Amino acid sequence: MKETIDALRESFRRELEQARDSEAAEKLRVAYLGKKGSVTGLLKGLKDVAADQKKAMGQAINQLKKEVEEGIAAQVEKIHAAEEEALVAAAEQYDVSLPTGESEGSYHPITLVQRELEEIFASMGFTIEDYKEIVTDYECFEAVNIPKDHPARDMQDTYYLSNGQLLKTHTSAAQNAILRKYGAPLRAIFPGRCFRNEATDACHENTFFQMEGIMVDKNISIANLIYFMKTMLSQVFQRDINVRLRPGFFPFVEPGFEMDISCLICGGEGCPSCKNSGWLELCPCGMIHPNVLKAGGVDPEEYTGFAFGLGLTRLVMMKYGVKDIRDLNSGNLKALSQFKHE
Ligand code: FA5
Repeated sequence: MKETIDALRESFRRELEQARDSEAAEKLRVAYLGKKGSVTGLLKGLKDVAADQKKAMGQAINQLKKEVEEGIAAQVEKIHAAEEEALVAAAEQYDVSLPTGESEGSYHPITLVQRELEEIFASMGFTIEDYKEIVTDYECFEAVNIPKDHPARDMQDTYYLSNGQLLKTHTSAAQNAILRKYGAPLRAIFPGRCFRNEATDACHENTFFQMEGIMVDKNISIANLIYFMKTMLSQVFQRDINVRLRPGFFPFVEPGFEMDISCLICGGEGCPSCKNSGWLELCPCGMIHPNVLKAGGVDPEEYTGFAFGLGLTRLVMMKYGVKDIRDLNSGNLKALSQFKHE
């Protein structure tokens, strides 16, 4: 058995060096430590070892197990650091001062990412809805559980028309109409331009894009919400992204969360794009409040659902390394023609 342990140690070291991405590291973990893994097999075989050798063999196998666990953990850390570096390096390639050199037009980066997201969600059974930019007070606020005089309105001041209608402050303004249009069960995303009367800085614009998503069915839970958020991010960035979920208050969800991603402009160290926090608020979400379901004609006793409001413009900043959100509305071709045609 000693020879088997030594041989396994040797083969593990060789294979560990070859494991260059998270998927390969996970395969290696399963091959050695999984239910049918080689180290697990050795531990199971201990029962057949002669009594006087059991203790020594047990120690040797446990030592090997420890080496495998530590080796994989160190390799995964190296892989993540390299992936992070590659993303930050890719983001640094964007340079607003480069000459355009382009004679033909190109899609706006927000259009490129919006289309990519639409494809990802369509492949998961979501329909894609278009909605108005000018909405009523009821659609924007009351239907999503923000009655008149609710303090949450202070966070979303906007531009009002003389007829009392307003420029929508968030894509949640379409929730009521879409719930009414389809009823339950339902899976839909609705990207759209939003407007807020607020001072601009590197990560705030008065005009920006969000993409809302809702899923309503029997027994929908936070687990479903997290699954869809993770799938979306890993497909957009083509790798696992550091995210954190923290409690967040929005009157139209209960419970509500803020989902932040590690800032890809500075690699999490802090910069103006992430207000020096290393994290960027990207996608608030939560379980749809029963009042919102009721207002949309859906019985909250029978159905539950989740909703998220992705900051599409912020996602574009992270994906392409745009340090200042104002570049995206600038109409500056030097900035906007640097993105791939699709
Ligand atoms: C909302 O607008 C909620 N309607 C989102 C929501 C939907 C929550 C469904 C729960 C369920 P918030 O005001 O935090 O939340 O905006 C959502 C995202 O839009 C932010 O995380 C951010 O990425 C983006 N965003 C908000 N304000 C601006 C702005 N001024 N400039 C650029 N992006 C912004």
